[in-house]
Amino acid sequence: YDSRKAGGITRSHLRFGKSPIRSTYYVNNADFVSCSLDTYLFKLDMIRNLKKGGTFLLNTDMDDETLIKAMPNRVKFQLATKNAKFYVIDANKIASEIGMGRHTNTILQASFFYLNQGIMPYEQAQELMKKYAEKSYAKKGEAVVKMNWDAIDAGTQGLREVEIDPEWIKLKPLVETHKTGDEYFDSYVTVIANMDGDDLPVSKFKEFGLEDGTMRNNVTFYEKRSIADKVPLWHKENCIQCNQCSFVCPHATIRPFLLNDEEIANAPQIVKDGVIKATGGPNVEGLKFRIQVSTQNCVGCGLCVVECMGNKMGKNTLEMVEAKSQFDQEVGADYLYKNVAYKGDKFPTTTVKGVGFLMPYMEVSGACAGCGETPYYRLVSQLFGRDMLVANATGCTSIYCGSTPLTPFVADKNGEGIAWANSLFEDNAEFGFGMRISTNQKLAHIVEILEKAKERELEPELVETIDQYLENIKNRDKVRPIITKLVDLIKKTKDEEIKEILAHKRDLLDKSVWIIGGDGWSYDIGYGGLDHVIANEEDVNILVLDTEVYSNTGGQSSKSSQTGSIAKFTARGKTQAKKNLALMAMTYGHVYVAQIALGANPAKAILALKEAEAYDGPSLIICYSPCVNHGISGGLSNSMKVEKAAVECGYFVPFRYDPRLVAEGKPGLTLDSKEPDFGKFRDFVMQETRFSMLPIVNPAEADKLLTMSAEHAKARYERIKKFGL
Ligand SMILES: Cc1ncc(C[n+]2csc(CCOP(=O)(O)OP(=O)(O)O)c2C)c(N)n1
Ligand code: SF4
Ligand code: SF4
Ligand code: SF4
Repeated sequence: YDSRKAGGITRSHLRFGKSPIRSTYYVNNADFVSCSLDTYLFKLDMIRNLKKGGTFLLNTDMDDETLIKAMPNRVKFQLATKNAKFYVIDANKIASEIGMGRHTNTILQASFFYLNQGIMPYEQAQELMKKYAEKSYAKKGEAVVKMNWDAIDAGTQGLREVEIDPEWIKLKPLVETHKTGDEYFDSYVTVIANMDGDDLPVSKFKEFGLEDGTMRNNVTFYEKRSIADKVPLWHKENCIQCNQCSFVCPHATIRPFLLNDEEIANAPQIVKDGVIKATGGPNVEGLKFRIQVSTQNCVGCGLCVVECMGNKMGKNTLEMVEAKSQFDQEVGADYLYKNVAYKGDKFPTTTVKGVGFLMPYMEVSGACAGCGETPYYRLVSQLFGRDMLVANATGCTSIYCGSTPLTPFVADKNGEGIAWANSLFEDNAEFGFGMRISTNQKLAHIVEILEKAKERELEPELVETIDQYLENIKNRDKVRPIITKLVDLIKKTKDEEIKEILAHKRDLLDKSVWIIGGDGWSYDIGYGGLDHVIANEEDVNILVLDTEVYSNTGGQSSKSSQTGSIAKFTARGKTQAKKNLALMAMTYGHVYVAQIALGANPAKAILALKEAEAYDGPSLIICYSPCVNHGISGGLSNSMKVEKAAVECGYFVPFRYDPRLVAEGKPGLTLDSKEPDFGKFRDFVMQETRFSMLPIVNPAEADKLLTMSAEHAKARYERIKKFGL
């Protein structure tokens, strides 16, 4: 399988034998190959390993004529030379008719057994599959069992054999792959993305200088996987230019732009045709506004449409439409995302509107559609990405941020961007701490060279610039232009010794050090290290993306999971309270601590991130992150609504605790929500299957556990208030 959680590819190799099979190896002479998505046929070499006389099954909505016309010559050639049998089924249509949504696996499993009766007679397979479905779904009720039985029956009824033309043997088996012109992308990234990585010679790593495990950035945007069924369409006349859509997008595939006349003149027609006058005061006078969707990278989660302010005001502003009808919009994204200046200086970047115009240094990650973690990661990248050094724990973050060859990070025109590395699950805080210490060490060495140089005779302008640099060394915004001048003067000076600084050019600017991971890392396995780091006073920013389970490994319970929630290892509902990590960190007194929820109070979330970053000491920001493992009613397109509701009922309480305020004799705590209404707690949790399953699996204790859950949440909140106010 590849690493993507949205639209990822899984390739399974299955062998059957009369006696147990004890060795593991890939099947390269298969009797049967099945493909569940017809678009794979165009980029993957699907039937390379099908044996002569084998059978190929394709799930497609195309009729025979359209399919044969569209099929690459490579596939036709292989089918004919292998003398194969070729079957198709429209499992998606069948699944939606039966009421199974997009779940096609049961249908395709039945087709598999029907077409492979060498394994066992179909009647026997059918009986076993039905028995298994009954066992698996009995708890969910008769209707669900019946639905699965229908799916099993449909797996044979919908099958159709496609005739293979023997003339296809004469076709050239070449496949036209889309070339970007970038050698790294075309001969390395694409090969791995097409599941042919095993064919790459080791010399390829050497050719691109990857022997040390590094990856290049600026990759994922060019993948254009086109995996969404539906994507947003912008109705410009109804837009209020609030930028909320881009603020919530987990994949940075919808962005607002401000364009001047020259940028419009150079734009593709599709952009020229879709701009409106920018509103918001004199700063944007004469500029035009446009919302641009990267339609071939959007994963179709629908979050932007659910959260669109225009839509909420009753005007049809963003609408999900058939993706294929919008793919021509991608030229607009190519132009705007990559060629037009991000005008982040027109509005305060403390607002959703202002943040929208900042370049995301993270884009098109492989996270699940609608993931609750990635909007925080993307937001941090917009605010600080230019100077960020990230230590990333293992978890979903490490998978969607750094699975060879794909990293969602982007360098800007000056080559600046996020430098990122993943060490281990259990040592990530220490790893980031090391990044901080080494950055300090480098700066100290630079200061030493400059102080010594001042003792010699230097040009007065250089001395003055060195002083300015030393005075502002920890203020990145102020020191940035000073560094440019300093480097210039050092290049020109007669003093040869000071030229050593030129070897440390990229270290002249202090870094924004971030330590990032999930709750499994921060509350549990990496907690010892996290505690050690916050006990020290170094300037690091710790971002906890709290999904309240180990998400990446399928939802195991962590110390962050709340009482009554069902997860792996707490299958009858968790009995203990959620750990109060925020309060534990607050008790040190010198740690900046915040809890944020983007869907509840975006402006306060931005403020917390800015305060944390500016604080010269350890900061801990806990971000409430809805996840696919929660079983949210209506799916993750509701994740922002869930964050809001979680805050209203006290399930999660946003606040900021700032030791700088305490030093001024003020209370350190600022609450960023109204007094929670704990009376709504039970209704809130029952919207998620991780809680709503509790009365079914543990009827005797469900009520008690759910009551305790609300009590624990209240106690957590009261203790934070008592300590901080
Ligand atoms: C020491 C160790 N134990 C277990 C694992 C396997 N593992 C990888 S990711 C993961 C879950 C991470 O959960 P969390 O920190 O909550 O992050 P999320 O996936 O939710 O973002 C686990 C258990 C590991 N990599 N290292
Ligand atoms: S549908 Fe989802 S991925 Fe696509 S632009 Fe909207 S929020 Fe982003
Ligand atoms: S959220 Fe809706 S109204 Fe606001 S900028 Fe986006 S499209 Fe326009
Ligand atoms: S945190 Fe949850 S929603 Fe996000 S990528 Fe991981 S499993 Fe998917």
